[in-house]
Amino acid sequence: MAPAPEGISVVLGAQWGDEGKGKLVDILAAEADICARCAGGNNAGHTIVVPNAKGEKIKYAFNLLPSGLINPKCTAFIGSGVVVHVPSLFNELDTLERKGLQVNDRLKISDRAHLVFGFHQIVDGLKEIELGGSSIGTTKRGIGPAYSSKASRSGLRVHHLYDPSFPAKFRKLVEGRFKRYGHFEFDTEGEIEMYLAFAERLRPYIVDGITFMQNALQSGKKILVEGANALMLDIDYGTYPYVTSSSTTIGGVLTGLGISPFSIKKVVGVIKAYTTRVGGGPFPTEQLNSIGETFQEVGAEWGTTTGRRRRCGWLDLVVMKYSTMINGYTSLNLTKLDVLDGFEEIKIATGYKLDGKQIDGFPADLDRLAQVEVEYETLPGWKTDISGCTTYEQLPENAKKYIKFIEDYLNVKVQYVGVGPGRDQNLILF
Ligand code: 2SA
Ligand code: GDP
Ligand code: MG
Repeated sequence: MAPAPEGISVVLGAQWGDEGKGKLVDILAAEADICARCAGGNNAGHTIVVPNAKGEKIKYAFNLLPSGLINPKCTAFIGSGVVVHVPSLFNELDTLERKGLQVNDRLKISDRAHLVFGFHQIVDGLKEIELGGSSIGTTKRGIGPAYSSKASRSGLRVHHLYDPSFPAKFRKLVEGRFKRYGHFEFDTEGEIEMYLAFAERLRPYIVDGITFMQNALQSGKKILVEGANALMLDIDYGTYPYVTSSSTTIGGVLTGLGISPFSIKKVVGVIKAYTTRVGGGPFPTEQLNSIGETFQEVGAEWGTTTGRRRRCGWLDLVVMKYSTMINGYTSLNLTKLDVLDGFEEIKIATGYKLDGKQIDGFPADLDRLAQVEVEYETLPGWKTDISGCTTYEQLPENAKKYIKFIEDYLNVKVQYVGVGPGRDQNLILF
């Protein structure tokens, strides 16, 4: 088969999520025919700020739908690796349409995508209670339990909704959960009825995801993939077990969309100028002090989906090096650089020491990770408001030095710099 003429660009979260992937995806989607989600579900939260016809700033929050949808020529595709909670999908669609967005036939969903049900969400909460003090801090959207059903080969996929055996399979799945967690309140028959009613509304959107992507590639369509969550939340490479249950790396793009690795032309790693994390788990550069509070307040670090306060700390280049090794970024989007405007000095983590010795890579064992001594480099701040900068040249020298330090350490060029939440607050370096 001839190689794809346009190929695929991928946007991936390089840290613990909420780096600002949605904003970049929205910007790049202006040039894209298709914007695809490959993993995760409505645990993801992507906020986009776009001016309307009157120039007023309108905020959109995307959870399950790809953030490229604001661009009227872009078709959204929900790939096979995504887990879909159908009521939330339609709720999100209706909310967007109320804001004036016309989706119509610009949405396609793979028939292989797995379904998230109400009992998955209940079980998500029950598992968290069971874990007590070491709970993961999930979004309680049923993501882990839905991927568990998938991995244990009892999950139900989109195509199963049209299979006469759907009610029987569904009942069996619920029974299994009752056996494991005891009898919790759940209206099994009501949920079956609701899903069968939703099935009719869903039907026009469903496609064979592999043929859809292949046809798009062969006809030279520009495809943009929106990563959900981020590398450090990956089921294999994140800070396990404090992770989500999907493959959030470049590997998840291939399995989640059913595409050839050779169709990928560009992988942009989105990196926040500092670090945040929502939920439990280790975070070596976390600042439980006024520095962390400043990041939180100036950066408005609240969860897009759950409204939870995000934990904050300095930029960690050990994490970024690990992330770069796995995802192979061809360039970076450094976001929220404006949040550092007020700092006299800025610290960047450049190494970890264990028992006095510098270590390579990122520890797999969380007990070892908890013992690392973080080594920092201190750079001078710029004490200037950069939110109005429209070119790289306009940035203060110390901001340019901060960017250069990151590029030199990671040996990857920064292609985009975020200086505010707005679509226009994005510097393009090349
Ligand atoms: P889950 O619900 O099973 O995927 O949770 C497992 C871990 O993954 C984290 N996680 C996230 N981290 C950052 N942002 C996420 N999306 C929302 C946002 C989060 C929100 O954009 O702000 O609104 O709270 C996200 N989704 C999952 C989660 O915190 C657990 O650590
Ligand atoms: P995502 O999950 O990676 O898409 O990120 P979220 O949307 O959850 O969180 C990023 C937040 O930062 C959103 O509220 C964005 O509007 C905002 N944001 C994105 N880029 C910038 C930036 O460069 N500067 C500032 N100040 N805010 C930004
Ligand atoms: Mg987010």
